[in-house]
Amino acid sequence: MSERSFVMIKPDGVAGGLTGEIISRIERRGLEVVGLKKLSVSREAAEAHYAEHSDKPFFGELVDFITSGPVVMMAVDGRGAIGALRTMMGATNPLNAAPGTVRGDFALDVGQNIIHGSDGEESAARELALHFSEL
Ligand code: D4T
Repeated sequence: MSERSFVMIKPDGVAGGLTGEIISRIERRGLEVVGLKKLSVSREAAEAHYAEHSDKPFFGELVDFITSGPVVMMAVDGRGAIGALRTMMGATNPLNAAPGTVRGDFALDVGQNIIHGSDGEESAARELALHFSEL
């Protein structure tokens, strides 16, 4: 079934010059980028994005990090897109991410793990409404 997911290349991924590599991987997998923009995330949007983590000890660092530089946001369509993208990203902690995944190839630190992708249909709908209201 065709799905739409929300993907964000985080400030470390953008600063590390990985934008093209990541878009290329998404396209070569057969998924379609239907929305794309580069911007700095406002503190307000960052806090809303990570609302489920607001009581976690790492929440402050998370918001500081995601607002620390430009990100690239994408809306991505395709068959099973949400799960396919999560698999391509690899485990949240890059130390556990398999080689061949974005995190397994390019990251070592859970606090700077290059990329975000929606973890289910509900979060995809929420994140797309939050960041891609124009779609
Ligand atoms: P995101 O949301 O960035 O795609 O990450 P995940 O969906 O893979 O993982 P998550 O929601 O559990 O974590 C959100 C975000 O918090 C950072 N984090 C996580 C952290 O800095 N320290 C931690 O201990 C954990 C668990 C990494 C991703």
